[in-house]
Amino acid sequence: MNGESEPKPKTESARGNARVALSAEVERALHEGRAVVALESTILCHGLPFPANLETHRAAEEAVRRAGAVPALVAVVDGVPRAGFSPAEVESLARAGRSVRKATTRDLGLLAARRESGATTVAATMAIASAAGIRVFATGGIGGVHRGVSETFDVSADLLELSRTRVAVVASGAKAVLDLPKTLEALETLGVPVLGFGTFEFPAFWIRGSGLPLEVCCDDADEVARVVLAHWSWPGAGGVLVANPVPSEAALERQDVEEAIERSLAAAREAGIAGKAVTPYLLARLAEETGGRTLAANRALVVSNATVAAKIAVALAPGGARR
Ligand code: PSU
Ligand code: MN
Repeated sequence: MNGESEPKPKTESARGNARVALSAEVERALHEGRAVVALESTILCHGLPFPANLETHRAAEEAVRRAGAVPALVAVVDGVPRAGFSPAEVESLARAGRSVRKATTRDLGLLAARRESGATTVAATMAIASAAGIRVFATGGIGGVHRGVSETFDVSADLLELSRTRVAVVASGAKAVLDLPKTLEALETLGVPVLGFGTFEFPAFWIRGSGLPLEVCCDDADEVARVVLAHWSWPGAGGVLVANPVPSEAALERQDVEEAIERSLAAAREAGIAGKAVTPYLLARLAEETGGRTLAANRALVVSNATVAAKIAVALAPGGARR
């Protein structure tokens, strides 16, 4: 023994000792305590068709940079969980689309053991971001409690992950195809604070408001950062959901989509679509049903969420904005 002990595995943020491979830029930003924003890959590979997925992702990365943070796309490649991809790698993931399997938290070990690739959902992205020391994550909408849950038992693992993993997730609420009242109830049960970003109403993804009230409205990123830090001062506290409505210019009205949603849900049932295939199926079907208007709204809200997330990341970062 020379008195020097083995470096301890990082267990503060990681529940285990899984390692996340970081791009040089993300690694440097984290090392210097600068703002980093995680972005998920399920929306890239399953949520939007090519090339709208690639364009939307590029716009989100740009928005993150403009607001002073470093974007870190999260995905699993050949079994390795990674944060931060080159533009060429992003493009090849976007082109690969659905051939990359959709991966949630429970799949991470499996992918590693089998050296397979996965497009990470909100849940899996949170787990990887947290293990890497990334505290803020921007997405479109979280998964939640599905309509018809009493028959299907379909509740997204995103909710469970939000309950236990310390990442602030900026999203435009949850997709309107879900049962939003039950999703909000579940978030309360799971101890997840839901902070309206400039709103007292839970957003419904492509629609600005769901009609469901929120108790908390934060007016700016600094206020969100203060609440998030105070929440994390409690042992056992997990994630925080920051609910940012779709920008008005791109928003759809409830009556524009509700019928299309009902038709899509019926089509999914008839086609026997179940489990993890449900969300991608509904998103694709709705894009068709609305003549692409859901796609335009989806793009606008992802970019807006990226901007808000970057501002929160800057407010939380001890080293401030990116250089
Ligand atoms: N929001 C989008 N597009 C998406 C999703 C959310 O705008 O593709 C994805 C997210 O990755 C989310 C997942 O975690 O859908 C939820 O899937 P499920 O309902 O199977 O848990
Ligand atoms: Mn599900």
